[in-house]
Amino acid sequence: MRKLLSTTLLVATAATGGLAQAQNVVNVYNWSDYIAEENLADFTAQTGITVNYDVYDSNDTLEARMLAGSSGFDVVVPTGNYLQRQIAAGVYQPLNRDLIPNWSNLDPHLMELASAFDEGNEHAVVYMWGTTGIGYNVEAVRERMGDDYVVDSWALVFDPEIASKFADCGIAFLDDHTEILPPALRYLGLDPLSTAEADLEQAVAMLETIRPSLRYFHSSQYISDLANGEICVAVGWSGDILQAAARAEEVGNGIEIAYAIPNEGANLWFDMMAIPTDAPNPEAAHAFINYMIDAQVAARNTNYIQYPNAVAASNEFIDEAVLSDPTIYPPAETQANFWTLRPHDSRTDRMITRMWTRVRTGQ
Ligand code: SPD
Repeated sequence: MRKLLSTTLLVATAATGGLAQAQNVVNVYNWSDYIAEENLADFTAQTGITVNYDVYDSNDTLEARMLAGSSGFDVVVPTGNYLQRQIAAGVYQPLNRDLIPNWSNLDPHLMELASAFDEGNEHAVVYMWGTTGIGYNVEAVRERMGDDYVVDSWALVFDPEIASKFADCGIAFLDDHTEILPPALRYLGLDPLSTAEADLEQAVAMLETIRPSLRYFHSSQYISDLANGEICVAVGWSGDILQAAARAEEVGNGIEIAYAIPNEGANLWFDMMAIPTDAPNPEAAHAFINYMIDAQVAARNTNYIQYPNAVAASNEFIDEAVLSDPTIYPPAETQANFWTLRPHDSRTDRMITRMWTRVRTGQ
């Protein structure tokens, strides 16, 4: 039976207390719905290290805690563009590869791509990667758009006339401007990475026209809501939407959920494991990272959460249905339209934050 972690705190095994506890605990802060739970207990069984496991659903939440310092976390998982500016702020310590013998399992091509955020891969290891696209209830789309309609364009959510047809059954957007403004720009034929005020204003104006058709902005609730029919369309992360599909199938409620990567293109992102400079237990942190990039452990995670990992050696343990799914492992022609986010300077950040508040609140 699939069980995904969404609790705020999970203690994998009982700690022994006192100094031994301090030495034998690793404090992990990861995205919600992003690990095969059995791996935490197995890590403890193999190493004797207890895992305190806490979750978030937004890079901004993680970043606030990292920049404040003294978070108490040993391992965190920022997305590449956030990692890059956090490294510049001195938030992470260089990794000691001698403590990560499984480093040789990593896919050199993916690590090369990730070095765009972390020069020389000095501070971080790719945990998972994925895309941001559209999750939808197959029957709701058929009812409103007809049997022949194919969900292959951002028009489903950005064309006001089309989006309005789904207002009654519920559209959710990620609560993250870095995930919504770039595809809105691309849909308008503009550079998805543009920071030009005039371009962004066009995207905001378009989003304001579809705002009345949106049910909510949230970055994790859409998984269960898609699965149980509370909403019918979500702009969300690839594996999360596939988890929604799996949950609906498991409960047998007759809801079919599918994930589409729009033809105009999509955000390709990398979530990276890193160790805060002030981590209480860096040795246990290295042990945890090393464990996560073991071939069988990484495969268990991928099979469970439906995001691809960066461990080339894990492929032989990944379910064929997952490995051959083009929405999980997009083919080269789909990848050709992907973009990858970069950190903004603070002036641009402030401008975009103001614009995003207008989109979210409708004011
Ligand atoms: N439920 C896990 C979701 C992980 C998403 N991380 C990607 C963030 C890209 N901005």
